[in-house]
Amino acid sequence: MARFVTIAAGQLGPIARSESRTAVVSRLMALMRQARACGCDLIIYPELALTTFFPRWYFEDQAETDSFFEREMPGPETQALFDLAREIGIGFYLGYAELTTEAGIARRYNASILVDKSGAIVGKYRKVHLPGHAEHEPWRAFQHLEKRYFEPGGGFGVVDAFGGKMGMAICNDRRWSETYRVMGLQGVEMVLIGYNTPVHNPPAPEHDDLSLFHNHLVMQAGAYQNGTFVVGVAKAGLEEGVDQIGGSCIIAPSGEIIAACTTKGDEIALARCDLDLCNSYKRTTFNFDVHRQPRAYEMIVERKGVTTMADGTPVPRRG
Ligand code: CDT
Repeated sequence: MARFVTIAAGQLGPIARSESRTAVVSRLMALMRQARACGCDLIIYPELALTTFFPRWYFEDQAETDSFFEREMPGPETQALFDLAREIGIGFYLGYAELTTEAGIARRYNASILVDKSGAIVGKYRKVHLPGHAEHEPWRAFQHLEKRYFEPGGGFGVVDAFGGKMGMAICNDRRWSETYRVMGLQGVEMVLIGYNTPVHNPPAPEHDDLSLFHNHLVMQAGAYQNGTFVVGVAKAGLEEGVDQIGGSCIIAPSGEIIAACTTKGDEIALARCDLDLCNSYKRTTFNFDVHRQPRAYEMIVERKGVTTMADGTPVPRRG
């Protein structure tokens, strides 16, 4: 018995700082209509998909920073996306900057939501792995201040939706094997990931030529090692002078890329995914219950990192 879910990777090209949310939402709606016309059940959008990637700038004015955040979801500009989803019968996964108040204190997260075909939010996630730095570093060609503007979320949940077990992650999370394994242990069948990845990482320019390779490497490994589909969706192209990778793709539990975008603009890539293809991997090579040895992995939760290099010197911080 096959369990099909037809999905679209809804890649976005650059969003200018001056572009209004209303203009961005109409781009998202255009992709949504295309996806539905192709028979899709679900469209996956990038990380922070409603504005330009603002952590590339250092802001001292909190009000300026907060102008990139959403105080409600849906809000006045995003309601139209929810309405269209319900009208045409398609779900979506959307990344955005979340500003909320907990016990009277403002909290800011790099968040995403999973919305079903009735327009109801069925899953919510807050990015765990926040890359970059917290203080202004003028030597960089551009900043990556996620550690300044967001606080980390608390974990990786898996929700029952679209006939399967859907997992949520955001951008840098995809580089960490723990992300996939924590969801793999919850039986995840499709991991949804939006990203904004500059080709150039100022502390490690030696990686620039490998940025697309690393993008696929980590997601293909995560898919295979956990017997799950993985969908990675970029905000791509030259955005405010920073070149961001494309490479949006849909990966099967075999680790194979089964659909991919070919531009760095607004584009959908489609796949009809049989969630039961996960079973072959989950029941054999990666049957966790039979083969895992958790006692040998205790260090993973006990220790955060390596403190010294092989020569005994402290690990320098470049991140
Ligand atoms: N948005 C995001 O998480 N981007 C990071 C860039 C890493 S370099 C600081 C990524 O992992 O793609």
